[in-house]
Amino acid sequence: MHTSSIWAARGVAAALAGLAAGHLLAAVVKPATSPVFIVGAGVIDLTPTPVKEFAVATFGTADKPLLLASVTLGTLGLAAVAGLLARRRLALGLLALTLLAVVSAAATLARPRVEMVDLLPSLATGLVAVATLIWLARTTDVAAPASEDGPSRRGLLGAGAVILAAVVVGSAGQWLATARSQIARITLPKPARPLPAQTAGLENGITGISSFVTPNSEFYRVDINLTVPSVDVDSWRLTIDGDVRNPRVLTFEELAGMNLVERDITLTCVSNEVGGRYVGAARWLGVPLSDVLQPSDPDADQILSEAVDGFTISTPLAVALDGRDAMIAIGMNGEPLPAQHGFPARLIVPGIYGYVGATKWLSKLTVTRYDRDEAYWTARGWATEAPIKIQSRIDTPAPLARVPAGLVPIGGIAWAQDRGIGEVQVRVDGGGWQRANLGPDAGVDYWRQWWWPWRATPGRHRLSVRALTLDGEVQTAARATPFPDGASGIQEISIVVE
Ligand SMILES: Nc1nc2c(c(=O)[nH]1)N[C@H]1C(S)=C(S)[C@@H](COP(=O)(O)O)O[C@H]1N2
Ligand SMILES: [Mo]
Repeated sequence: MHTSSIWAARGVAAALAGLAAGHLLAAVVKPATSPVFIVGAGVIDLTPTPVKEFAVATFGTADKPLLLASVTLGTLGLAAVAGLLARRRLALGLLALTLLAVVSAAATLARPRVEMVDLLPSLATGLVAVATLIWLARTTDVAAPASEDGPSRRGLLGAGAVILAAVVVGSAGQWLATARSQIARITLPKPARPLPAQTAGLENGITGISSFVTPNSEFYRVDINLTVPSVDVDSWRLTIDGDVRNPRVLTFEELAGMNLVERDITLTCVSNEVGGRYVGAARWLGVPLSDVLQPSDPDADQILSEAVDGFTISTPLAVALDGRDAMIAIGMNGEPLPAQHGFPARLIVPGIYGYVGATKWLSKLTVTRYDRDEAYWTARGWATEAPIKIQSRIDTPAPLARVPAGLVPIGGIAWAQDRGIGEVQVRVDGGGWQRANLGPDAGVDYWRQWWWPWRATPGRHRLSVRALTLDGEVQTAARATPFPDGASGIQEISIVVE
């Protein structure tokens, strides 16, 4: 084994040992401050919006794991360089490792709402990495000629043992962060007037169609965070202030003790492309927004919500309080909100895109005016009013699928929250629009499954779908990009019948 590879391995081992120590310490103090996540979060913040959109569109929900993997690989690459520097002069290698920890500390300071303890994991990472490299250099290098087999194998063994230990310690940190979660211990109160039990829909007969209710584990996730914020429910508070008649601060227990309602509502992200996956339907349990928030100023036009992750959302006040089922939700499909979807409480406003009404990890609601305050995405040029556009999607057959000739069910979902789906139509090879059959109806704020029996003949075919609202508006064919107020257009897929 070549001496320089041993030194590179030492650098990597030292960095891994440091990262593992930082990760474990963060698990105890605050998981999101682990250097692994902190640097990735910094990269997200520095990425220009068009690049972010490209990443989301290209990699979907894999964008976050991919980013984490590349940041980690990049760091380990630099650590290998630090190892090589240490071969020339130990101090140089130590300096390089220290610089890596400094980058992590700087990224921590750039986060919203930092506290001094947030720096501890980066500090621990730096100290442990430096100490490990010194130790590896001393114990395995006792003045032996590099050409001999013995010491070089020992050098590699030392690095290998450290890497192994680092993986164990890092995994322990990951395990601890998960185990500390309180969500499993929450029991939700029942609503005063429960809805009929949730049913299955067309998914029982038509394979490949989205299930009528999206299971929590499969619900799309969109937010600015690399790690899911973990909120301590006992110290969590919801502040309601600004131009309201009754400013107050609620604990989770107080909120859960209020009048609870259940509502079936479909959420959609403004970044959803035509035919995209950023849409999900669930039963939400929560407190009607109008029960906790009564504006006192007739000029107020905005509800500014703040979240534990430093994120802010602007919701048009008139829309939120126009009688639709806007709520502060604490339950999703019969369970407490999963951490990814906003535990312990989130805002849900049916009919408008998530970035203007679906604040997760909610901490504060302020009634104010748009000319006084601006929220995260609004400040980045996205629309202020953002009603969800009429959309429909083909789930089956999949694009470019090969299907046998004969009876082929075409199926999918359609949504037009707050207005309701009245009809769905399917078209084959640009021919006439055919009326599809609709699945169960859970109200205007919920999606509708649909299907159409197609007598498929051999050859290549194009399939499209469009929806009509209950009040007769036809989904437009005019194409629009997600920016600035949501995508429009009609999905068309190609398939081959054999
Ligand atoms: N605190 C917080 N809330 C947030 C976001 C966020 O980044 N942080 N993203 C919003 C966006 S853009 C969408 S589409 C919805 C997605 O909710 P979901 O992840 O539960 O599907 O959450 C919204 N609420
Ligand atoms: Mo979104």
